[in-house]
Amino acid sequence: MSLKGPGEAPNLDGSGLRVAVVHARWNTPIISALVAGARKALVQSGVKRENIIVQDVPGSYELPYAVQRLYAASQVQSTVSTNAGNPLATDLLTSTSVTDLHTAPPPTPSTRATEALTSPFDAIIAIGVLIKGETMHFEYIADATSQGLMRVQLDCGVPVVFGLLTVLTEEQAMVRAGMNDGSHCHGEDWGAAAVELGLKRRRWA
Ligand code: DLZ
Repeated sequence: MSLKGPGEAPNLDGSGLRVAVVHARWNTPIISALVAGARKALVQSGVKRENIIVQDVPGSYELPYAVQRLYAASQVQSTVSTNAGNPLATDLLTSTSVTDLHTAPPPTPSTRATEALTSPFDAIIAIGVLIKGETMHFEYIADATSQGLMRVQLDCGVPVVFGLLTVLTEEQAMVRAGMNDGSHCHGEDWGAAAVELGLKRRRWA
């Protein structure tokens, strides 16, 4: 067994979970690989495709706000007995990410009506790639985003999986996104963490 990583992954059933993936668009090719890895792990754990909502924002700095609003909107949605006439709630049933459009078409209206959950998200995965430049921008964004994501998960009581890569080079990010031969995609770990924490959150409620 390798020293690094989350250890042996428990075999968990995520079929009753609803998970959001929020990602930045900066460094899009690397982001796409990470989002695909997260989605793959979610589906492998049984999370239904129609219960995986993917939304994008411009950069990592926007992630905490997006996670907070998305979670709040999913709470609104769950308390509205019918989603008709509630644009915010209805919008949450579909993904709006550019990455998502490439990897998986949104569910058809009939699938949505029959299978998609409308409960608050059980976990949210926040994904961004920060690559250090020549100025202090990297440090400020990395610090603000990390602190913001921690604050949102504690304030909202929803697990926020930390999918923020903070690296020195593009190469380092590609390795962590599983884009180089033999490298492991960290997005898969984030998907598995979302399922584990989503289930634990229900037990710990
Ligand atoms: C401005 C900026 C810079 C320099 N670098 C990155 C980056 O490597 N990764 C990333 O996700 N976002 C970056 N951004 C954009 C900020 O996160 C943010 O979108 C803008 O400052 C607007 O608030």
